[in-house]
Amino acid sequence: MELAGKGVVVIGLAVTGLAAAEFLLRRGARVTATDVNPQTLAAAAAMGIKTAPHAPEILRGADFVVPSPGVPPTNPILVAAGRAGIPIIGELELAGRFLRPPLVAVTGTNGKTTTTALIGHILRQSGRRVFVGGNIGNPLVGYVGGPQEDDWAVVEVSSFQLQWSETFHPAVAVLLNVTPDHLDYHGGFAAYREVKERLFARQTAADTAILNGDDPETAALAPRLAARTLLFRGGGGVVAHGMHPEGETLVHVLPTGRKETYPRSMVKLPGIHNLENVMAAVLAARSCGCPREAIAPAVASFAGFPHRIEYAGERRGVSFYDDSKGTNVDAVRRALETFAAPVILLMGGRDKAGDFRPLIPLARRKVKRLVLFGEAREAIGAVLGGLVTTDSHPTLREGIAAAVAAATPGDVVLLSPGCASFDEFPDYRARGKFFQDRIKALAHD
Ligand code: UMA
Repeated sequence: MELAGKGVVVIGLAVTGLAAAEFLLRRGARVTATDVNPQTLAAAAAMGIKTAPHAPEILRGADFVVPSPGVPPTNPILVAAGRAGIPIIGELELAGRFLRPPLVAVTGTNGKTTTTALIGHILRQSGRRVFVGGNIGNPLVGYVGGPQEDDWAVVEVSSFQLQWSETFHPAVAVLLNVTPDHLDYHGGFAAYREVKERLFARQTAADTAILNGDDPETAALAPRLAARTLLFRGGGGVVAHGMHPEGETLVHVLPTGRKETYPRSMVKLPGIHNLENVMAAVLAARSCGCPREAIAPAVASFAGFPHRIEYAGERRGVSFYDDSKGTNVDAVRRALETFAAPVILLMGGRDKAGDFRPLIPLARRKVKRLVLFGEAREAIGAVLGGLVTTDSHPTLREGIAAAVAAATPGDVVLLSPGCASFDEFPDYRARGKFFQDRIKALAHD
């Protein structure tokens, strides 16, 4: 694709738009950029980017338009471009045309960040050079402007990015699940699902598609795809080609019917959804030629994201998880749903006027003991305190000591505060680090 001398309109000047503008300018395009936010627009102008008001008039002389992912299709400039027949080329599409390393792309409603990061981690641990980016935070268009010296590009892809993609062609494409999300942007579930399917549109029999066999919307795609298709199933069913658990083993069934196995204990991330993410990542890494022996150590050393239901170690048969990022009630709900084992739940901090009542049924089912700490301990205790054995402490340090003293082998101790950290810590990271340091110190007792 020749960019020199082309008139390009870039819409949105945050992370993606700035990276796209820089890439286009370096290749000699005539860029005019806009943003609905006047301050952002002024900041871009101060950086030397040619800007114009956020209105259809900006299209005069444009050869094509590059919208940022968050710009909805109903945006008046995009609508006008569509009417005038001016091509709309999303950042992913633009970058894909200049990408040199083979591509692994991961999408899905949930789990894509973890799975993308895990695939990158496995490949790196096996000695490959890898770029990990996309929706995870660093746009692909920023990468293709550089030397591109990696063996693989592993990219998290959102439905917003697929919206304006046509020739995007991953060698390995992963679809984790499709449940209703972003319906306002896409105009309904059917359109959202159709956009997700675009991930596979350019694949051929030489490529690999990895699908969730337990997710009906995803599994239904299998017969329609040109690529070699592998399924993963975490819910108890078996697959003819792909991966599923059998007792304490994860079984990879190869096309020949031969089986490779991995210890299920390599999966340190909690919950069935993470088991699915790991199976998808293992299938993707194997599809990239990663040796079998490299898989288990790499998966076992992947801790997930800091302070998001992060595995924080084990002591005398008790597992510890740091969900310090769980600063609201819904995050506590999701964290609790993750565990099958009895949970000793550490909750507290600075109350944000949270309504703790939605946690009542889950607390009854999952929580063995509730350990409250910090400013919010009384407010939480008033709602959840009578349901299970509860104790209350002024500080997190005392709460941790009480949780550890009460835990017996097989228990999970979970810090999922449901509150802000500011009564005791500068932020949630400092609180999570304090928790993890305490657990490490205990391990040496
Ligand atoms: N803007 C306009 N006109 C509009 C709408 C927005 O000018 O009609 C401007 C805003 O004023 C703002 C800019 O566009 O200045 C924002 O663009 P953006 O929302 O695309 O934000 P970026 O910072 O470029 O971030 C995007 C992704 N954001 C979205 O998809 C909403 C980031 O994903 C991604 O990490 C980043 O590109 C790099 O690839 C975030 C996200 O929430 C994490 N993604 C959704 C998700 O994961 O569910 C899809």
